[in-house]
Amino acid sequence: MSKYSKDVIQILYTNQSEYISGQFIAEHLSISRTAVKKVIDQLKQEGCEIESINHKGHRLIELPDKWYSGIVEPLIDEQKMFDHVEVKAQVDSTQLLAKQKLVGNSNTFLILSDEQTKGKGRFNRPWDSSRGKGLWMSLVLRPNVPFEMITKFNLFMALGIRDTMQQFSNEKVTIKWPNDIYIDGKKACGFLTEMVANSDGIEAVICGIGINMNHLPEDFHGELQSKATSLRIHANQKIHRYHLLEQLINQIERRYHQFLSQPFSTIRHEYIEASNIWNRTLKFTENGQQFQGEAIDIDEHGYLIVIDEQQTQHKLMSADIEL
Ligand code: BT5
Repeated sequence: MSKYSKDVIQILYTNQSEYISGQFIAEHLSISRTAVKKVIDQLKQEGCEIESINHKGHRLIELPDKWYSGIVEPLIDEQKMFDHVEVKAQVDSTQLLAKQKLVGNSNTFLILSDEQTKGKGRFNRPWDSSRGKGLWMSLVLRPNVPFEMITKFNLFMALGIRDTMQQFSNEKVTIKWPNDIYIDGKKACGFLTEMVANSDGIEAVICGIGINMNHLPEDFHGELQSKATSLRIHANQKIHRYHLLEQLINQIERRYHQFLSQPFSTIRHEYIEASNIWNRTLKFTENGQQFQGEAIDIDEHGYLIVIDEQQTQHKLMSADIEL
C-alpha cells in the first residue's frame, strides 16, 4: 500500500459529497498529480468505488468491506478516549494482540481487524470472524479501580453495545446476561472483558467485542446457521461500518464514564428492560454444574437471581445460559 493512500482516502472520505481535484490532493499532500493518480487507481483496485471525472476530480461513492486507518484514526481522535488505534487486515485475535501490546506502557488503545483467524470467545471457545463481515475489535482501558469492579464494567459495556446496535436494527436488540447481544432469538454479538491486575488493582481492562455486521444468512455455517444473526439481516440495508464504529465508540465512552462515577443500580432498570431472559425456563451452567431454572431479577450489584426447579435460589455473577 502506498504511504499516501491513508491520506488520500481520508481526504476523499471527509469530502464525500463533492468532487476533489487531483490538483488539490497533490498540493495538500505535497506530491505530484501522477502520484495521486497512482494512489486513486490502487484504491479503486482494492474495491473503493471512486468516480473520477475529467476537469472535476474524484468523488468517493462507496468503500469496500475493509477498515482504513485514514478513516478510523480521525474518528477515534475525536472521542479522545484512546491514545491510539491499530487497524489490521488479518490477525489471529485482536484480544491476543491487545494483551501483547499493553505490556510495558500505560496506553489506552483500540485494535480493529478485518478478519481474525483464531477469534476467541469465553473459555477459549472459537469465535467465527470472517473477513469483512463483522466488527472485530479489542479495546484496552486503564481504569483506576479495584479488580472486583470488572464485572460491573462488563454490565455497563453491555448496555453501550446494545444501544448502539439498536440504532441499526429494525427489531429489538436484547442483552442475554452477561455477555451476549441477541436479535430475534439469535446471537448477533458476543463480547468479553478480561483484565491484567496486580495487588494495587487493575492494570488494564481488555474488552473484546465481536458484532456480526453485514453477514447474510448464507454466510453462517454449521451450528451458527440456526444460532447466529447479523445487524444487516434486521436492517433494510447494508450497515455502514464507520457509522457503526463511531456510534459504538460514542456509547462506550458514555458508559465508561458512567461506570467510573455511578453504581450499577443507576442502570439496573435499563438493563433489566433490555434483557431477554425473563419468563422462560433456562438452562444454566455454572462452574461445570448444570441446572434448569428461571431468572427472576438482577440485583443492585448486577448479580442474576435464579430459582431452580427445586425452588432453591442462586445468585450468579457469571454463567452460561441456554435460552
Ligand atoms: C463470546 O464468547 O460471545 C465472546 C466473543 C468475543 C469475540 C471478540 S471479537 C474481537 C475480540 N477478539 C477475540 O478473539 N475475541 C473478541 P462465548 O460466550 O464463549 O460464545 C462463543 C460461542 O458463540 C461459540 O461457542 C459459538 O457457539 C458462538 N459463536 C461463535 N462465533 C459466532 C458468531 N460470529 N456469531 C454468533 N455466535 C457465534
